[in-house]
Amino acid sequence: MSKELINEVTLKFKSIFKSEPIAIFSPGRINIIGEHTDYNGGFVFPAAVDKGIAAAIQKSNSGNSTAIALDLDSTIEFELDKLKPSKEGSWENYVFGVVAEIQNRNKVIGDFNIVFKGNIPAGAGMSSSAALENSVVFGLNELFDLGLTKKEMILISQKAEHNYVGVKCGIMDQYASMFGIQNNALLLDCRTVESKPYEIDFKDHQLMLINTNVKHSLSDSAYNDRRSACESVAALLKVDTLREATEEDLEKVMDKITPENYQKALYVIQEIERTQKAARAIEKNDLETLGALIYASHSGLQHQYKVSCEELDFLVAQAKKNKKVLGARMMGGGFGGCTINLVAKSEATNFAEIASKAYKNKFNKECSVYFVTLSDGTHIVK
Ligand code: GAF
Repeated sequence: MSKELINEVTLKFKSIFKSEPIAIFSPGRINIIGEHTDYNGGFVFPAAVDKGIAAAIQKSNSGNSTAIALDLDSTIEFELDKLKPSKEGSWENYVFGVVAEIQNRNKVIGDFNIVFKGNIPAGAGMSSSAALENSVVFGLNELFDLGLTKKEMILISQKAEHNYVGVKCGIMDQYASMFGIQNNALLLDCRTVESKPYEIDFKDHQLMLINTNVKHSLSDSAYNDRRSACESVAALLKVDTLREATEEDLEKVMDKITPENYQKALYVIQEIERTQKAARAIEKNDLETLGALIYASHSGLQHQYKVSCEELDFLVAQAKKNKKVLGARMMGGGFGGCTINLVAKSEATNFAEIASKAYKNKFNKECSVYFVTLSDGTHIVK
């Protein structure tokens, strides 16, 4: 968590609204393995990180509500009983969506003011959106004594994303951001929405992120398309989600689906299996196996699920050339954002330099390297 960020939003809040706010930090997340499995009822393996959104929030008695995004230098004023989604891509949809979903649950909130700032690079695939949604729902729950549980709060955040932002996301990002535990990753079963924490200490290895600094357009519609493809195969198999299906089940309906959808469903079934294997590998500190599973995950995302892009594939290919990088893959929804790398601590800086140089030569643009600390979920900062 960044103290400076918290101080900045708190000071700004006080200077504009002349009252003492509640300060909240809501983290972004990484995901070790288990991509596009959450909305298929499968397993994911995320962790909250020390980068995220800081928010200062307090009740308003001015007759309306105000939200200020300091990063974007943008202010919106709104009335709680007149909410509707703004145009696609607007940041205020994350706020409006959460407010509307709270109201849909017949919970009463009053006017409020909120000031945010984040340190997750936009489009990095580290869930700045879930962090933002969670900060709003967490703050409103606290301010207006709504009595929501953390699980109810993340479902509100997820629905906001579905209905106001237009992305039919799973539950991974909101869950990791809300329930994160310092130094732990969470093996989350998205069918039961229950997780098991795994303390992450890879001894002489570490996780490192490399951001391609690209976000290709159409990623939201491609995301929703993947989800409906999976749902249509599940419906054909007469199961609720692909979690309930095996490779053998899928083979039986092979001639009833397109080869593309067959590959997508196959990827999901295999990735759910890989994620469980990864948890067993972490239990045994078997990093070679973990790394191989991470590479296999990328290959599936690239060739079967088709959510990668040239820049991500290039960075993973760079990693494969280096024996001390045990695994690398694209992370998050895809079409840009970061790769996550499992690399020997002694090699991390060297690999980062080589990969960055090669990336610059190939694409004539910079990538960025991040080292993250696994951190606690959304919380009030006193
Ligand atoms: C995005 C979504 F928001 C998540 O729910 C998840 O599906 C992820 O993409 C892919 O694993 O971050």
